[in-house]
Amino acid sequence: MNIINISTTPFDDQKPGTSGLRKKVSVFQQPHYLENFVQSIFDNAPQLKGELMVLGGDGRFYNKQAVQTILKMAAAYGVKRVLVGENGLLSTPAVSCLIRKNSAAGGIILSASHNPGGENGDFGIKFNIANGGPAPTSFTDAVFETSKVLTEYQVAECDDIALDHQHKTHIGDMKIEVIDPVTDYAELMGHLFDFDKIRSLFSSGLLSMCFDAMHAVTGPYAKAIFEKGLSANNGAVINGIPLEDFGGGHPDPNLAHAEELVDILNAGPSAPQFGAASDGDGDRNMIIGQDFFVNPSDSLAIMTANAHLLPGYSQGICGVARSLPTSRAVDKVAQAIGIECYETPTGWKYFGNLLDDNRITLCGEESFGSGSDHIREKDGIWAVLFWLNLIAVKQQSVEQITRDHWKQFGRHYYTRHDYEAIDSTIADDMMQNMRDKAGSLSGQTFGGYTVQLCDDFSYTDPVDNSITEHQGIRILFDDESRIVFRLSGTGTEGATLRVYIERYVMDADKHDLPTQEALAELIEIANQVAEIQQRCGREKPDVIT
Ligand code: G16
Repeated sequence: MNIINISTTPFDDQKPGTSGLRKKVSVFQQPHYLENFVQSIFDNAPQLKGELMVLGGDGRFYNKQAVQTILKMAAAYGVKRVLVGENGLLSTPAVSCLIRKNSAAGGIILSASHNPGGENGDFGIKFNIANGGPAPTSFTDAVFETSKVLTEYQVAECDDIALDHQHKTHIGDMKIEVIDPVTDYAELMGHLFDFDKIRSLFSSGLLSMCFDAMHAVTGPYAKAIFEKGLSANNGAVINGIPLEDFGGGHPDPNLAHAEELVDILNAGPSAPQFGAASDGDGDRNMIIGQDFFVNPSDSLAIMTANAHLLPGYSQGICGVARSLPTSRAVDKVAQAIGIECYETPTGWKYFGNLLDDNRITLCGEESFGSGSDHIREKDGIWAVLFWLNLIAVKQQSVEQITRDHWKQFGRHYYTRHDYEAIDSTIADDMMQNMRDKAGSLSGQTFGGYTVQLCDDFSYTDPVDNSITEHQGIRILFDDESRIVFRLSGTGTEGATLRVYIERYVMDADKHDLPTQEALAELIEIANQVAEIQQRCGREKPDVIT
């Protein structure tokens, strides 16, 4: 095998965000851009030398080219063996599953998650470590430092590898197996859930479902698991063929972007009883019932309260974790059942240590992510199976399960307002302004709400004691309401301000208000404290979830 040294000049913008490096496709298409970043990963991951690596992506535009490049660079670096998904496809949870099952030293995932794809869309790349989870910040910081000084990279000189069928091949000494992306992952799901019980609910005709794969990576998984494995109704999977541009859609499973699914579920009594969607790389989920939306924070709380009813979790759960901006619905459950509830910064990577140290079994985020200790990524199909299994056990609808939960634990009205593509300097100034006045807000009253505490969230990892600061401004009010402000770490244009607003209501007679109405006063307070209109000139958010 001939290895070529290629001279390059460093880029100064390769700092990974909340989840890997995400940029416009055109940025990645610049000469040496992808290669520089991949070499920076390898230079910081000597554990890959002589070991197994997993490689795949969500199938978006540039996925296939990037797989070829990475295979050639992995061979040059001295990786011993690579498992790569057929057609370059692997969902993020499947990569995590494969790393753990095969004791791989790490994996590379090609995805910009829920961001739009296609030639004019986004591309992304992230590295997962041997526990199957996203690399910690210490690693991504080191990669960034390397990328700023990199002057050459190495590539093996060879033809492209055929990815369109399963087979074994090699580049020099490096073995390559092109594998079915679904098999191992589907097998793991079979161990966690009662497939027989779910299957009999489908065959009795009492349940029908619609899963929107949004033309992203979960199509093949959903077909194999829901249609074939569980014999779900015809048409159970829509938009099931992965496309490089996601069919022109935005593969973000929420009420705004999964419109087709929402219309199907809202079509009256003949509609399927259960609806779900996943994102570009298959780690997010949205759960809905007939004309009924389950907020992701509520979903985590409901899972926590009911996990012991499902085979994979029948021993009970040891603890839970949620990210800072996720509503505190799960805290109420944890308190009631006597388990620890951890509050982490945004980013799945912060759950890794807690899972590895057996401090938590379940974790989740407001951003449509939930997961468990079965892998080290959030997992869309897993969440759907969790809900299907729960419905099969309880013989209740999505709405009934959720309303019963609120009755028992109270309801956390919750919304997120996103202001996208703000000028970065303005956004930074706005956050700094809130940081500056945080200390003086305590005790102040806004309408009917009195501030109990306001700070800039800092997290000390209880396992390795690492400290992560400046993770968001949180305002806690004395009636358990809360507002959190932070800047997104996944956008590719300017800055995105996220404002998270929640209000706790125990009284079941008050659980039926429209969410925005229930939160109207707090929304006003958030605008006032952050001075959003004055500073950004925005009258209203771009996206409300
Ligand atoms: C990633 C992270 C999540 C995070 C989400 C949104 O998800 O893994 O932990 O909640 O981004 O992050 P931000 O608010 O910074 O945009 P994904 O599905 O995009 O990989």
